[in-house]
Amino acid sequence: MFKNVIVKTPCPSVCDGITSAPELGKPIYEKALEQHASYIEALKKCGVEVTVLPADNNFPDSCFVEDVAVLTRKCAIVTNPGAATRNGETAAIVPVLEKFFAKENIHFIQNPGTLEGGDVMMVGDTFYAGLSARTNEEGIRQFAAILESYGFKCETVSLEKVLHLKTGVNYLENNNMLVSGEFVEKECFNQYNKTQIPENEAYAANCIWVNGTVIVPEGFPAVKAAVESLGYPVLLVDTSEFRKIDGGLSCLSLRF
Ligand code: CIR
Repeated sequence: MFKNVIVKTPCPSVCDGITSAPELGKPIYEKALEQHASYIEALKKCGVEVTVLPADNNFPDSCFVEDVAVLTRKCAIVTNPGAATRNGETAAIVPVLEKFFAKENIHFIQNPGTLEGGDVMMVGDTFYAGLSARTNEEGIRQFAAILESYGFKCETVSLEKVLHLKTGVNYLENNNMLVSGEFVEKECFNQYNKTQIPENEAYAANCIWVNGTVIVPEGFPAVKAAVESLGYPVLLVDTSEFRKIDGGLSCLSLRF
């Protein structure tokens, strides 16, 4: 169960966030703010306390707060984002984490290691870490060492096609996992009850489980039906403005 969620308000420069899909156009700031507010409402319905951090216009992608830290039930790991324009985002999260974690349980990924939280998927006490364009081997080595010191396990998953690990694979608890694209055939996920997401709805593989409910992006009927057929109540949130800059539901929060 999660007690807390941290989110960060989108800033006006969100329109200039990094994107792999410029053909979708730039996010409309007012709409992004409205969608973010709906996201917070959905989280609150799942019974978590939401901490809302102020917008920081120096960092266009800073609303994607998931990438700057990995939070576990025993420790917090501040990442070292591999994207140059995002690397400075971590400074603002440290004082917030100090409210929830003792100082000795807050750790840092350091250069030359890079890691972004979107590349980390928690499954019980195992953390899958995606080796990606943003997260490198040294970052995962440091990450694994920290996790192991708390009795957790870390497994590396390499990815080639998508931005982050959780862009294409997400764990919904109860052994259920949503998989799309390059993750469908990965052997390391064979032990889970995998639901394959159709290619035309691949964006919605990024759903989040929050205390028994699954939040699903709006506009992806096959994914909604698949998640419902697994027995979860579903809440829909429109994330169209964040999608324009490669952002999904999980990236917008830290859940712990
Ligand atoms: C980026 O490229 O870093 C942002 N535009 C999107 C980050 C998405 N974060 C995530 O999947 N965890």
